[in-house]
Amino acid sequence: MKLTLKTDVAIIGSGPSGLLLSRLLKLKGISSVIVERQSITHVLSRIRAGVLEQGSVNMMRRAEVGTRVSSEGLRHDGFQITYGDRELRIDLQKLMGKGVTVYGQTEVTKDLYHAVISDNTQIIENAGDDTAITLSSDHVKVTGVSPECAFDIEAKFVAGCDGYRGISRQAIPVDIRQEFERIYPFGWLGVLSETKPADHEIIYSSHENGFAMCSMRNANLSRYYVQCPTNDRTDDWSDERFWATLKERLPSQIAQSLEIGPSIEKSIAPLRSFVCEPLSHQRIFIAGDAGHIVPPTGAKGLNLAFSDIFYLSNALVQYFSKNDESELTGYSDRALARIWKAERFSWWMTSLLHKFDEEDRFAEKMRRAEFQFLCESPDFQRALAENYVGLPY
Ligand code: RFL
Ligand code: PHB
Repeated sequence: MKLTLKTDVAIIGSGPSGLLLSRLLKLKGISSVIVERQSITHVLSRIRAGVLEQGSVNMMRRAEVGTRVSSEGLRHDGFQITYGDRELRIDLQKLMGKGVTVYGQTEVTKDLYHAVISDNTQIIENAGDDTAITLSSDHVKVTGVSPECAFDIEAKFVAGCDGYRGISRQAIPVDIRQEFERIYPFGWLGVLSETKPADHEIIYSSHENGFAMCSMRNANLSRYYVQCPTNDRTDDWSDERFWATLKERLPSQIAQSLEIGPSIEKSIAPLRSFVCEPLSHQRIFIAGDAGHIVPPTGAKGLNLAFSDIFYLSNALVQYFSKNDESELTGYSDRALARIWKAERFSWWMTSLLHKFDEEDRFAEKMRRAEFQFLCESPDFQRALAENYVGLPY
């Protein structure tokens, strides 16, 4: 069977970027079809980000999916950075007059997915690897096969929201596409456990043996991360080894009262910084992880995806309502200006808190001095807080 569809915008990828874009367009009367490589069940079960900037919460409200994040999201006025046994609280509320919301990406995706389904927007799931994008001067085609059918979508534009390993970025010709990348020599082992969180706020811990982090999803669900070698596999990390490593890297007073229990999910993610320039070409526009990656230390990935979608949805609305292409033309530059600042912040947080292999003794001294300076300088703390709560858009 062949499914032939005509729509305003073809969206590749049903992660948070693709779903948010589809929803915002629909609320302005602009149609979309979403193509997703995985099953929706798989997409809805992925455990990733936890921290939302106020701007991202506002975007969910704009998409009319803000009810649950407002009632169930945990509002955090600050977070802790620790270095050995020393603790520093970054008081976001005092420094910036606003905080962040802890609300899992799994929940964000669920809220958006239900809204997109209620919009009757078509999602073609389990699309095969040979999905192809063809750009022409006045339209685009997205073709491929899913287990149910072959599909042929004709649209005015295509939005590449298919994450770092997607196909969309490749539609920008190599001679005009530049990619900037830094791969860090370590990963994060993430563990979810049905235990009481270590603290009521997030704790980022730097230790001479490596980084560790304590986060949460609710009062009885904790999310932890420890820095680990890139090539490690989850099988290398028994629960016992994980808890011992976490405890060793936390300040002793936090480690002593840590509630431990079986892990209910364990995964390893490599850490990478990556930016593609430009983010658009002819009728394709790239957003979210498809165009850039940050190491998760600054909690910026999902938030950046949402600011991209802010710029892109506004630009598409401008085009479809006023036939004005100027915002679409400016999309890449506007999004990249904010992306590079978040790249800088995420790179800096990663450098401040992790131990790098084969680093010299000077590097450890620099991290210690930087932490010391952070403890003593309200101005430095404010700069950190300003980035953490999210730069304006
Ligand atoms: P996603 O979520 O990767 O979704 C892309 C979707 O596209 C699909 N896809 C394709 N579909 C069709 N055809 C193809 N050829 C396709 N190829 C791929 C994929 O199956 C998928 O469904 O990208 P999106 O929507 O741009 O969202 C980005 C966020 O997921 C990401 O930035 C965050 O998870 C990053 N992140 C964090 N961000 C934050 O803002 N705050 C945090 O606290 C935070 N913590 C994290 C994180 C990421 C982490 N990992 C696992 C890297 C913590 C971790 C551990
Ligand atoms: C999380 O809760 O998963 C989380 C929180 C803050 C980060 C990264 C991940 O910087």
